[in-house]
This record gives sequence, structure tokens and C-alpha cells, in this order.
Amino acid sequence: MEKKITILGVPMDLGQSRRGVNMGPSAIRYAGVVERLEKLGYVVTDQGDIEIGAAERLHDPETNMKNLKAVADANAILGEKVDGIVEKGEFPLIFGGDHSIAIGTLAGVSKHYKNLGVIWYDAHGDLNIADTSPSGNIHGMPLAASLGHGHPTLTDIGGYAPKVKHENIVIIGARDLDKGEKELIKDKNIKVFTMHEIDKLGMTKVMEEAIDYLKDKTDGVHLSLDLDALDPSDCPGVGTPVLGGISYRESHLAMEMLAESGIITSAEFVEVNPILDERNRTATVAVALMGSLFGEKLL
Ligand code: Z70
Ligand code: MN
Ligand code: MN
Ligand code: MN
Repeated sequence: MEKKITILGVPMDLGQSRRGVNMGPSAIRYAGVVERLEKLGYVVTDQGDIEIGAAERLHDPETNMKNLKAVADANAILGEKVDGIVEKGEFPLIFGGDHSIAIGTLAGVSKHYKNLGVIWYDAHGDLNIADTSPSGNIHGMPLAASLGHGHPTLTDIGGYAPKVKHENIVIIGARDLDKGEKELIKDKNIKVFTMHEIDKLGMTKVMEEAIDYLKDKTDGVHLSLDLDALDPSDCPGVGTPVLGGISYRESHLAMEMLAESGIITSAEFVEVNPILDERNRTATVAVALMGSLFGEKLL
């Protein structure tokens, strides 16, 4: 893994309806991320937060999307920033903010790879398009948009589409999927390890299979980690908690196996909402998982 890490905060809360997730980057910094990574020998630069435009917080019935322009504009800026980080040969580590920011992160990362892989660690598929979305929340659409599905304002961010191919993504932790998302998964044969597979096979096998699935056909892999993938008992500070999630221990194992594999070339940690949290537990878990992802070991 790159020895230089560049952090970028994206205080985005316009991709969903619960305020407070814009404070995620601060909460993650407060939990000691820079010190933690420096201890592992990395040179860490924190570029601070990008600016998020004001929005009317309105649901546009024409598009069935909320805050489309503000979300798209911020993602375009994010994409350019991330592009610059990868260009310099540094590892982009992005803090959300809601998951709509993955559109911008992937726009910046993917132009540097022929076959970018993506690990989507999430209770949700985030595979809605406006027509299938039950909520109009863009944080339920970023994976679809990055695959080239949905409104061109989202799919074409960064000036190209798609950012990833269907066969280069793996979803881990899914337990809440909408009808249109299930159809897309079946139609495109997308690799998904739901909670059923995690329980049945165990996290070791799931991660072995996920890494095997991606490692030969990709030239880089982005980890997009939504803290709601974890069980709400470990991560209560998220906007959409879903019971029956991945444990703290399983998540550490997953990150350790990714570290051992050496396949991860960029990462983002999203949906930390300190207002809904208990004493910053969720950001603290996020930082602990980053420790494991970047090679922390007990002995
Ligand atoms: C639902 C939707 C979602 C995150 C919730 C929920 C999507 N499928 N994504 N929390 N991170 O509204 O599209
Ligand atoms: Mn470039
Ligand atoms: Mn998500
Ligand atoms: Mn989610």
C-alpha cells in the first residue's frame, strides 16, 4: 500500500434527509485518525473539507430526487480533488458525509484505472435510480450511478461514464434492498454477499471469495465503507440503522484480510452521523477499522 495517505473530508448531508452527517469528517478526525495512521508509519496529509453548497432541501417531483444540483456540483469538485491525489501517487482516504459522495470519489479514482474494482461494504445496495427510489435520496443511488445507471447529471460526473463495470464490484453486508435494486443485481449478475452468506460461510470465506473475485481482473480496488454495514449495536451513529448487521469483530477481520491482500488503492468511510451517535462510538469504530485496513496488528 502507498506510504502517503491524503485525507479529504466531504461534509455532505444533502443526499439524504437526516441532518448531522455533515459532521462526520469532524467526528472521524476527533477520533484520532491522523495519529493512528502516522503510528503505522504513513505520511498523512489532511486537505481539510471540501465546500458543500447550500440547498433548498426540496424534493423535485419532476426528477424524484432531492438536491440534485448541489449534490452533483459537490461531487464534481470532489472528483477533481481525488483525481489530483491519485495523480500524485498518494492514497486517497475520503470521509463522509452521506454515501452520495461515492459518485465523486469514483469519478476521481477510476480515470486512473482500466478495470477499477469496488468493494461496497453496506447494509444497502445503493443501486437505485430515480425511477426505482422509494425516497428520492441520492445516497441510495451512488453505486447505480457509478455503473452508468440513472440521471445523466449523476452518471456523467467527471465527464465520463461508467466508472465501474458490473463484474468488478462486490457488495458485502446487504440486508435491505429495494425491488429495483434486486432486479438490477439479478439482471447484471452482480456479486453480493448478503448477511445470509456472511452467517453461513463466515467472514473469512466471504473475504477470501471477494478478494479472489476481484484480484486478477482489476488493476486497483476502491473500498466504499458505509458504517451502517455494521450492526447498530456497534455503530448507532448512522442515519439508516438496520438490525442484524456485520459485527465489529467480523469487520476488523475483513479489513485485516484486505490489508494482507494488498489490493486496496483508495477508500472512503461514510454515513457517520455524530448527532445520532453515542459518545462518538461510530467514528471511533471507523478509525479502528482504518487502522486494520492500513496494517495495524496486535503482535
Ligand atoms: C434506500 C433508498 C440508503 C444508505 C440508506 C436506502 C438507501 N434503499 N443508503 N442508507 N447509506 O432510499 O434508496
Ligand atoms: Mn488525472
Ligand atoms: Mn450506503
Ligand atoms: Mn447504507
